[in-house]
Amino acid sequence: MRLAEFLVRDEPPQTFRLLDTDTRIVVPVGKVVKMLVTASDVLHSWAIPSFGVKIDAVPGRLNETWFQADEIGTYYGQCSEICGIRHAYMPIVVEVVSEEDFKLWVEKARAEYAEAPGSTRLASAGRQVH
Ligand SMILES: [Cu+2]
Repeated sequence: MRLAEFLVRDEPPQTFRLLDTDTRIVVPVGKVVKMLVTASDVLHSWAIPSFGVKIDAVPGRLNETWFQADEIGTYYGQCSEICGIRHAYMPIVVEVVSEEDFKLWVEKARAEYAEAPGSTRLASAGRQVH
């Protein structure tokens, strides 16, 4: 089980090259979504141009931002900070769904991610965060 988004390497024909991920962020339409952003290795930047959102992901820090998507759909972004040799392969996908579909997704995600580890290791802090 993976919680993070990763680039889809063997892309089906209907996907955009280098823009699809194996796990998508799912949010409800018309709601304010608060984001807490960090990094575990180097500086990155989380950006979805359609939302007008771009925020640095900094190891050892939490940055905060928000967005509100007013139309159902699929939105694409990429890391927007030149972060290293794999920079070109860091897509971001956000699915904006109806309130009803979001509730269904939450139920499914609870079951799928219930076995997730209870802690995350932050590289710069060198300690466990619960
Ligand atoms: Cu990056």
